[in-house]
Amino acid sequence: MDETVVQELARIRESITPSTKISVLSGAGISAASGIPTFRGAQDSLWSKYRPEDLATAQAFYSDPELVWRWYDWRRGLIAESKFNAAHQALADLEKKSDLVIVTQNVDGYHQDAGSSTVHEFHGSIWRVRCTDCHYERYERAVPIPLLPHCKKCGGLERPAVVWFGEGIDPQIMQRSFEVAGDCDLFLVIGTAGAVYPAASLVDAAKNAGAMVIEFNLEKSGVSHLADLFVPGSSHDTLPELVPG
Ligand code: BV8
Ligand code: ZN
Repeated sequence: MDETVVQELARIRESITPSTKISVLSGAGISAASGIPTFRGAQDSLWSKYRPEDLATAQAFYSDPELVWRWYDWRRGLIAESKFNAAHQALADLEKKSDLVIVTQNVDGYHQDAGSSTVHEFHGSIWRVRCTDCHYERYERAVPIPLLPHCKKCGGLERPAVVWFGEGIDPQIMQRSFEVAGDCDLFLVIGTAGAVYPAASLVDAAKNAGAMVIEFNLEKSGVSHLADLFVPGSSHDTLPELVPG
């Protein structure tokens, strides 16, 4: 890592106190080091003939629920076989040294597994299912999941409790996420291409509210123009550098 970046990270690390407000936006890149394919990186899988944007839609589900459930079951298997990495751990440690809140686009639950207590799942969770008729939502960790699960209350078909393209974000999570983005000292953007909205506009909200924006990514992204500091590299290597000793 470039010496000036190392020094700047050290300066920021030393400035962090228990009252430092840190808000985080994380994306698929933070779980890449755990072996979970990113949305862009899904090329090297049996699902590579599908664009995630095509499978993660209500249209795809209602036209072929079995196909979409097979895809989610595959992803649940990958996530269950692996675990959170040093980047998730670093945020859990940083939470103990500051006033930190995470907004994640990821549905894998790794932030909570690492011990982070305040995590807003902006796009839902792959570990919850919701009835398409009565909307009853429940936790379901079974891997593999019985194909086409049905609601215990009304017998309706259940779907993954994630936010699909074309679907709105949970209003409470949306409001809380823009509140914490709009009221922080440091805004950490970790492993996201910044191409999916409204999640990506959280970075604009933080910047406009005067936060220092620090981006951790292997490469520049769609939100790098908003970053005050760009930290190149894999976030499981770089993020621990921000945690006070
Ligand atoms: C909505 C859950 C309306 C499901 C997901 C404005 C402009 C343009 C388009 C739109 C717009 N507003 C809305 C849209 C449409 C759409 C959208 O944004 N389309 C994009 C594709 C252009 N948005 C929507 O449809 C949203 N809904 O607008 O509804 C509405 C409003 C009210 C009422 C009704 C309807 C909903 C979007 C949510 C979709 N659901 N996930 C599931 O997971 O199956 S999105 C999903 O894809 C993820 O959650 C995530 O958000 C996104 C993937 O992006 P990233 O996480 O950034 O990952 P990616 O693979 O792209 O990039 C990885 C990055 O990591 C790279 O930068 C890479 O360099 C880096 N990296 C890799 N390895 C590492 C690393 N970095 C560090 N270390 C490493 N080791
Ligand atoms: Zn039901």
